[in-house]
Amino acid sequence: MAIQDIFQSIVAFNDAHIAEQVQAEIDAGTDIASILNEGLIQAMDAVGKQFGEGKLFVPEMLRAAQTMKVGLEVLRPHLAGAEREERGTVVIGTVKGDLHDIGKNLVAMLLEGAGFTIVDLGVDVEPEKFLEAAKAYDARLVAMSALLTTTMPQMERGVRLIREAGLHAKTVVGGAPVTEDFAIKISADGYGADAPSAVELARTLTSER
Ligand code: B12
Repeated sequence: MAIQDIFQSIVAFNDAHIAEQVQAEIDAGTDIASILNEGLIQAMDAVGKQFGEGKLFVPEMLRAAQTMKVGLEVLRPHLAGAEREERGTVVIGTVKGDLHDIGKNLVAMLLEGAGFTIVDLGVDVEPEKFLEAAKAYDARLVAMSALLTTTMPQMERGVRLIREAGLHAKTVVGGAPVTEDFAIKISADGYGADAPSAVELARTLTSER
C-alpha cells in the first residue's frame, strides 16, 4: 500500500478500495497531512486538470469526488481530533448556485479539529441564510466557499448583509477562483488559500475582538 494507490483510486474514479487504502496508510503511521495532500488533494487537482482539458466529463468528475469523500471520511477523526479548546462557532457553506463541497468540508473538518464549533449550511446557500445562521448561532466567523467564478458575486452579497447587520461575526472567503484581491474588494475580513490557512485565519480573526 502506498499514497500512490490512494491517488490512483481517485483518478480512476474507483471507490471500492479507497477506505482500506487510507486506513492502511494511517495504520502504517504515514503523516496525515501527506495522505491528505499527496493522496487526496493532488488527485482531485489532476482530475480537475483533465476536465479542464476536455479529457473527462462531469459524471467522471462526480465519481472522483465521491471517491475522495470516502477517503476523507476515513481521515476525518484524525483531522478533527487534534485540538479541543472551545473557540466559538463558525457558520460555513458553499454560496448560492454552487454545489462544490469537498474543499468546504475539508475546511470545516480542520476548523473543528482546531476547536471551533461548526454549523455547516451545506451547498447552494443564499446570502440571507448565512446572515440568519450567524445571528441564530452567535457566530464568531462566517466562512463562504465558491468554486465557480459565476458564484463569487454571492460572496459579496453575503459579506455586505453581515456587515450591514452590525454583527460581531467576521467573514472569510475561499475556494479555487477566489483571491486575496477579491476578498479585499468585497470587504471580507479574510481570505484563505487552503484549509490549513483557513485555520490560521480563523484563529487570528477570532482572537482580535
Ligand atoms: C469535483 C468537481 C466537481 C464536482 C463537485 C462534487 C462535490 N461534491 O464537490 C461536480 C461534478 C458536481 C462538479 C460540477 C461542476 N463543475 Co466542478 N469541479 C470539480 C473539481 C474537479 C475539483 C474541486 C475540488 O473538490 N477540489 C478539491 C478541494 C480540496 O479543493 P478546493 O475546493 O479548491 O478547496 C480548497 C481551497 O480552495 C480552500 N477553500 C475552499 N473553500 C474555502 C472556503 C474558505 C472560507 C476558505 C478560507 C478556504 C476555502 O481550501 C480547500 C482545501 O484546501 C474542480 C477543478 C479544481 N481543480 O478545482 C472543478 C471545477 C471547479 N468545476 C468546474 C465546472 C465548470 C463545473 C460545472 C459547471 C460543470 C458542468 N458543466 O456542469 C458544474 C457546476 C455545478 C454547480 N452548480 O456547482 C470548473 C469551474 C470553472 C470556473 N472557474 O468557474 C472547475 C475549475 C473545472 C475546470 N477546470 O474547468 N464539479
